[in-house]
Amino acid sequence: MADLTLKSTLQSQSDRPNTLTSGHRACQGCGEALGARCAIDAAFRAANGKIAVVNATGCLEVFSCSFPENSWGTPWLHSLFGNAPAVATGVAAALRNQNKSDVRVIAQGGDGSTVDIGMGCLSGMFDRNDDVLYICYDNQAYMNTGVQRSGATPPLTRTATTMPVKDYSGNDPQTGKNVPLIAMAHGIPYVATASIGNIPDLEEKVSKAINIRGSKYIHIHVPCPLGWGFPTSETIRIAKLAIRCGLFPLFEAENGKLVGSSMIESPIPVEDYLRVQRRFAHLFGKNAPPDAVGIFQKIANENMEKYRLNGGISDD
Ligand SMILES: Cc1ncc(C[n+]2csc(CCOP(=O)(O)OP(=O)(O)O)c2C)c(N)n1
Ligand code: SF4
Ligand SMILES: [Mg+2]
Repeated sequence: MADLTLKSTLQSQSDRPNTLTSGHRACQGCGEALGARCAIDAAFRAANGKIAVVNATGCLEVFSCSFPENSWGTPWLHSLFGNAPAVATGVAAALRNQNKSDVRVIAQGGDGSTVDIGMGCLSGMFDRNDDVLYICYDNQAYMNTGVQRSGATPPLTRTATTMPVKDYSGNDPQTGKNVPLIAMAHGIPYVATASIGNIPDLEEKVSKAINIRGSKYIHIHVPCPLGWGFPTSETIRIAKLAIRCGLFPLFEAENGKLVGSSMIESPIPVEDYLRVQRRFAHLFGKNAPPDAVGIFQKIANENMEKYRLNGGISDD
């Protein structure tokens, strides 16, 4: 696995294809824009420029496209909110019929479209092992429509639909879904998690996945300054904190089995990650729920164990 340092700025790399180019309308500091740009650039390079992208409705689609123009340097289709995997399956089938399977197909969407409304289509795509790489950009809520809770929203988080009031402390613990594990349960050839806190690792995983035949799934952690409540200059630092405290484990799985994970050399307490975001501010106020931080620390500790983040496991 690649290390955590970002060796040069994205703009300074002369070989960067810039698949998501200037002129889009993402917020300043948008983690999703950065994640998508890096992921699709990596896929473009690894497939020698032969890719087609299907995009579910959400921030990424809205900020990158205002008809009849868009910011993409690749063939790009907007599907509905919930059917990107099915549309991508159709694109891959059409290409196969024309003997053009060298054109690699990507479907992408936010956590709302992936974890919630598109889940049935995604599971069907995995079940048939369709030749598509699905990328989820996880900002842990429905950002495009005003920060509503999704099945990927963490426990006790404040969103527009989980506002802490009286005895209610934000999103209920013990709810939500872990889609990387659900993808692994389908036994598809490749599943990985990635983060804009480790861009070399993200690009390595996308480059690997794009040329594997069959279904692939990559779940990318993309902090959102607007929805999470932090300064726009802090996006990458927040993503790194999530990795370092164990709340967002980086791993790879093949055919349903864990095959690699990124070791955390000196884990930090989850509090270092939580305190710097306004969506968690109520967990530190005078009406804070008992042991809120402990709930997150338990998840991080379990991740350390489950994904072997202490010892890591080899990539070979
Ligand atoms: C069937 C349907 N329901 C609701 C919507 C409204 N809608 C558009 S984008 C969106 C939220 C997208 O959230 P997510 O997938 O997490 O992407 P993000 O904007 O957070 O990147 C919603 C609810 C829609 N377009 N179609
Ligand atoms: S709301 Fe969040 S995800 Fe959407 S464009 Fe702004 S920063 Fe990006
Ligand atoms: Mg989202």
